[in-house]
Amino acid sequence: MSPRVAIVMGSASDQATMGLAAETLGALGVEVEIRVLSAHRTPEALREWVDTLETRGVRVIICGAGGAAHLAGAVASLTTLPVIGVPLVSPNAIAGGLDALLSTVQMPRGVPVATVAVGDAGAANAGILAAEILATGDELLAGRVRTMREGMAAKVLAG
Ligand code: RP5
Repeated sequence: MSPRVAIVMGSASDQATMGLAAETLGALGVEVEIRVLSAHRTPEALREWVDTLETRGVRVIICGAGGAAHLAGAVASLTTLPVIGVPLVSPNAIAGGLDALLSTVQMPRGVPVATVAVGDAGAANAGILAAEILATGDELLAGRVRTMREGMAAKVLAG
């Protein structure tokens, strides 16, 4: 099977957090492709990679970056596939990642990025959201997403 979700991050230093998106999708049985590419440091390679995604069967793109986090917006500017942005806490983050949150979420009208929470929770939720998008056309996957949600509820109720 070819990957249906592509995960891209701005630096190898983002890997620990963005790995949670990949793990979450793996637990739901969704194949992913993972790349490190930067909107600022490797803009041409980023464009070339994005140009290949739709024809290779990718349906959702997850982008994680910190600081002046333009990666998700840059990717969204190059494709009409749904883009999920994960703001990350970079070593020089302002206000715990508020810099990355605003850089990711404040897209101009017409070019959306579905922005999730900063850091680990956001990365995991990006994986779940990508699966939910795919599940609108995949009943088996929809069942696995429901089971994951029920598992969470059971844990809370078990105290
Ligand atoms: C961003 O700058 C990356 O996404 C990362 O979160 C942050 C720091 O990158 P490095 O300097 O560690 O490569 O572009």
